[in-house]
Amino acid sequence: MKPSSTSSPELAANGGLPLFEQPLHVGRPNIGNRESFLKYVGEIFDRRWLTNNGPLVQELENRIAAYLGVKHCVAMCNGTVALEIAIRALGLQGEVIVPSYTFVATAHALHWQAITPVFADIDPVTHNLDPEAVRRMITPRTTGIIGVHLWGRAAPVEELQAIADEHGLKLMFDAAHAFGCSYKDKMIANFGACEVLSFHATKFFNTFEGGAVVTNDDELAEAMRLMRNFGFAGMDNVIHPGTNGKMIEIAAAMGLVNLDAIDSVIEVNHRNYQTYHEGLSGLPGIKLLSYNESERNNYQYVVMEVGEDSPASRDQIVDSLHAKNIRARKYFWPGCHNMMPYRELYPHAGLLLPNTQWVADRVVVLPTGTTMDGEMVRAVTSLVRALVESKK
Ligand code: T4K
Repeated sequence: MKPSSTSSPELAANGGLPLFEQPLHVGRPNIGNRESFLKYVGEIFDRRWLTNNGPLVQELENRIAAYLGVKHCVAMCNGTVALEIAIRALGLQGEVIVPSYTFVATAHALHWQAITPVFADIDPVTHNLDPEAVRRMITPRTTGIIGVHLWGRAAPVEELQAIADEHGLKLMFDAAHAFGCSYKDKMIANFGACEVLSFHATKFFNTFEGGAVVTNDDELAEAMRLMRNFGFAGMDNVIHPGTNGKMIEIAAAMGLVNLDAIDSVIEVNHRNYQTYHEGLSGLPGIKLLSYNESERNNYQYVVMEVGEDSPASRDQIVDSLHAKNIRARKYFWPGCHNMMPYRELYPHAGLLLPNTQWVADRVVVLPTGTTMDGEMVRAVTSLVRALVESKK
């Protein structure tokens, strides 16, 4: 989809016709080769094996484990259930320290299991957990820490591991954003006791809905394999508490074709990111979050910070983009601690989260992915530029 012919940035910034006929979304799915996918679907129907650890799920698990250089990939029906199963398999209870600046699933996965999410503040530069803030939140009830690799950029893994070791806590990571990303040349998947991936439709790599826990711990992997299938260890033999966290075959088929396309998706995302960077550079108060180019990145999140020195506020920019059919997102505003039930359970949590509040009030996530080309990205940046300059 191209910008409409009435797309002069000036016209758009001053309330002209919508720039795009169809909305531009953050998280438009990337879809691999359709013929290959349909071939897999035919095979699934012929086999009449639709779920329960089918051959495509096993193939996907093996390929993901090899891609990430990790021993085990346990595929699940979505990232949230994968988080819940990992949390339970690690035996977390009482209080677990998490960032508030994350998608609400990170906190919900704990609350759902009667565990208290204790929100620690973030580093305003990296948007990831601040290790010193984590230390401050440890109490005798703390059993673990869940770091989030926000936007695909690694959380402070060494510092968090040191804190966990010092206090006898379990450490795991929500790596929902970080599939295909590395830290110090090691793929994310290999840090903490385990890491959780999301393959939701809106993610860089999707299986429609889906997720996985990746780990190098044999026992943990074995427990999670049991837990995702009601605890069955063979017919009629339940040996473990469990739930239904299984990935279905058709989701794995989508994963296999999308895995084949992964390099081309990264290439498009990288190009779009660079085009955004060029288009927004030099604007007062506008900063695009950077990626360490010496690491592997998926560039799935184009994160723009709108500072106090910007003539246009964050909300003015978002409203103006929405008016032009560009559905930019204020992720992860207003922070989990301001969402229910946490807002009522912990009404004073925000007092200890000044950086979370500061960042959540300034971020706009812009659309990218394989449905966006350079022309579309330039249209978005022209609109932002025109708006900011019109307010000077
Ligand atoms: N941890 C973290 C850090 C996460 O970010 C997430 C998920 C999780 C855990 C949990 O993993 P999952 O259980 O989801 O596997 C979206 C996604 O639904 C959510 O998966 C994702 N994080 C989060 C960052 O974004 P919403 O409610 O903000 O947006 P949603 O799903 O309405 O989609 C955004 C836009 O994408 C839509 O307006 C339209 C477009 N879209 C969406 C879908 C589903 C499409 O064009 N096609 C589609 O099929 O949560």
